Amino acid sequence: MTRNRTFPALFLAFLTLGTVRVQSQNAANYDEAKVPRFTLPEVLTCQDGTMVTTRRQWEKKRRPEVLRLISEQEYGVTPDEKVKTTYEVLATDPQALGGKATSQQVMFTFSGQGREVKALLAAYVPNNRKGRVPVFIEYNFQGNHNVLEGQDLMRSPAFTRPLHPHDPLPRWAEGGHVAPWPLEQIIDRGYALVTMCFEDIYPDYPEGEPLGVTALFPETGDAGSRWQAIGAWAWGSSRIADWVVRQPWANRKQLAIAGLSRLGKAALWAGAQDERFQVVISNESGCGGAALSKRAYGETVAFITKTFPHWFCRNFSQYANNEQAMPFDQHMLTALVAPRHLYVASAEEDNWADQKGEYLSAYYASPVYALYGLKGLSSPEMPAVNQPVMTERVAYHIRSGSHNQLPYDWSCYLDFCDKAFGRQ
Ligand code: GTR
Repeated sequence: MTRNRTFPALFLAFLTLGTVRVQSQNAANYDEAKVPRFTLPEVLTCQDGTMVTTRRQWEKKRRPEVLRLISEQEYGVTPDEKVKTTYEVLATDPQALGGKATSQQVMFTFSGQGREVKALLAAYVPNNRKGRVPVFIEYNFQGNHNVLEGQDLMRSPAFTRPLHPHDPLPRWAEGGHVAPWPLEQIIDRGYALVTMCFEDIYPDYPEGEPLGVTALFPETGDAGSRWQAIGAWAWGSSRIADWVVRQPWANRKQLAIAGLSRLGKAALWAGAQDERFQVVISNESGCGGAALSKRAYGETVAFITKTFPHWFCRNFSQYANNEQAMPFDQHMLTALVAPRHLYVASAEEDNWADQKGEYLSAYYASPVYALYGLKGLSSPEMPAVNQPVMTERVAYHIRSGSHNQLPYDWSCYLDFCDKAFGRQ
């Protein structure tokens, strides 16, 4: 009821916010000729100038150095402490999807510092399986019940919260922002699908912190490198993986993590930190995700840190309009996935995410793959639209159309996972 009364004012605020965002998008640079000259930090050159030439040096010295740099300067430091986690199976349906799958809904309760955070997981496992199956893990924007159309699922706990003060129409009310997922296709291809609403883990607005999982940890360390939403979402993905690897149906060596847009940023950061994710997929993750920040094309560090002050750690804001001072760029994030499998995808109309910057960060991870005798992307030129390139470990495509995750994207990801998991 309160919702109805406040709706007109909120709707106006939404329109205003939307206008600001569209204006900023219009003012962004989309001209290749205006991309600043930039030099990317060498992924294989250590801070003390040593050149990495062996896997051992990468794993023991440079990789931890890059991980620390990106933690402290971009997403914030993930605490080492553990929080108490319990799981409650709320529902099981052995005949989901017309008998093709078994579904489970499991409530995770995380507790610490006298608080609790609840998050609802939905899992679909193919019934027609021999042995353990590969698992596709992805957060959803709009709640489990919205993204998996036609399934009778409970509402994610985020839905019990009041509307966002800064984004008055919650993402799940935006309608059509994100395409429903091709659940049946995923199950038919022999994969389990596990999902959770990202806002269960950390509400997506600046004042959301007390309701998210970061509030379960003691506040330690430097305030500038304190983790916020993207760090929390990445952490949550690892907690989902903790549950998945204990399931009798899951092949723990075949976990893929994917994410769209802000959740693509979180998927990359999760994949960088947690080596259980064997395939890491960035679907149009853009600025602060796969796209190189130093190109300052489309969305920039200045825009993203101002509009979404709760996503990154505060230190990241020092690079607003100052990208050339960054001692890292996003190719060092993608390189942290090596030698595991990396898929970066863009959409043709999604200039805001800087498709070329997304491609190049995957390309510039190649020296690390080469240390392992593996081929990354071999050309600095992007492939044509709807022509995926898949090397043994790195894949990229640019799909026709706009910002979204469509059945085309899903089928490319599943093809790549099939290759990665030796299912072809
Ligand atoms: C945009 C934001 C992008 C991207 C996107 C999304 O408003 O500028 O960085 O993350 O939202 O998550 O849908």
